[in-house]
Amino acid sequence: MSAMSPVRLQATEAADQPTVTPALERLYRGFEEELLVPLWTEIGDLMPVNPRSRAVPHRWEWGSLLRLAEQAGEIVPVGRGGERRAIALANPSLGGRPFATPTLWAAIQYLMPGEDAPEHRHTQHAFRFVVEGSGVWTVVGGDPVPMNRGDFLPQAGWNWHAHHNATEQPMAWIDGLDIPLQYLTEAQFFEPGRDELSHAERTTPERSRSERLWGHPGLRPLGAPAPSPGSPLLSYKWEFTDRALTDQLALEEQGYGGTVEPGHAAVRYANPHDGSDVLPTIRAELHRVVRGAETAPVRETGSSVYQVFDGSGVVTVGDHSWSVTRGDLFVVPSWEPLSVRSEAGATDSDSGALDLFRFSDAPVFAALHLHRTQKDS
Ligand code: GTQ
Ligand code: FE2
Repeated sequence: MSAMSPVRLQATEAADQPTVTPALERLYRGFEEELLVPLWTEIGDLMPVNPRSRAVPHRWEWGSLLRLAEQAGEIVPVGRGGERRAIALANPSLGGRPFATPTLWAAIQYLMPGEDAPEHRHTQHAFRFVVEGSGVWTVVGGDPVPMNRGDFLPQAGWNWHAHHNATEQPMAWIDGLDIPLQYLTEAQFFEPGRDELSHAERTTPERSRSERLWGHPGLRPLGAPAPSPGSPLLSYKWEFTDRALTDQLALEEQGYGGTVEPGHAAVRYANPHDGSDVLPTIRAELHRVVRGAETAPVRETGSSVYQVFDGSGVVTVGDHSWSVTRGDLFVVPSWEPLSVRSEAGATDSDSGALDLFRFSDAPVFAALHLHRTQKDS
């Protein structure tokens, strides 16, 4: 019975559609009854000439996120079941789902003084990035890893992890995961861990075991076991990222090149074992645009989420444009052109550059041979 069929076919008068006749209407009712859909009514949507994202460009202001996270800290306990006090960015055109883009989850997570987020593991690949504050140790596979401003902490799927605020201050940070992508795969697993961490796991070392083993530039430890999927280095400290960008810009200044474009330095967080992306499904980068510089518009397949780490400026994504400052987050949907201009904000007094943390789903697109970039200038 066609009245019960979820298939709905509308005969339309259009140059590329068959002439609407009673015979065509009967054919379409026949398709509906048999749950059939012809290509000719769908091709523009299914096989577009250029990528078209369901997501839209959007910006979230850090001040608003932080204020709400602080309120959640006062009234929402953290523990088993909910597992994390994490509040996700919901792209306005993705149906109210907690998806920043069709593939990426981005959330602010908040831990009160002395609180523990319980141990668990899941197939989703994850990372933390710290835009301000300190005091939380994330314990990955029994290794307590400190989290400080500017640190990037990847954590590949199926590793046990818990978070522990060892200080008297609350702390906020951002999480990025491939939750929307894995939702589509229907291949996720999740397992709760122990209710309490051991005494050794509640210590607060300055450097994790993973950093001591893997955190030396260009030096691979010979005795270390083959790393799990994703990077064996559990923290990329700001000190090294900052120095890499500073050196890159100084080399450019001296005429040696090395930057992406004039006034725009960038680095990718890489697996120290083989130079690949830090996570199977997520790429992460830090971009520095010097005061007064503007980047050329670039389109890229796949989607990205950015967080302003430092400085201020104006970001243009397709036909959206926003002023941004420290902590603000914005999304760049697939194939939308992005350009950024670094300029002093009203509240900035420093003469620094605009530093942008970026994460994307690029490794997935690269693996599928779908990764393309295009300069629009
Ligand atoms: O910290 O383990 O934002 O499992 C979402 C899912 C954070 C986490 C999130 C998670 C976590
Ligand atoms: Fe988790």
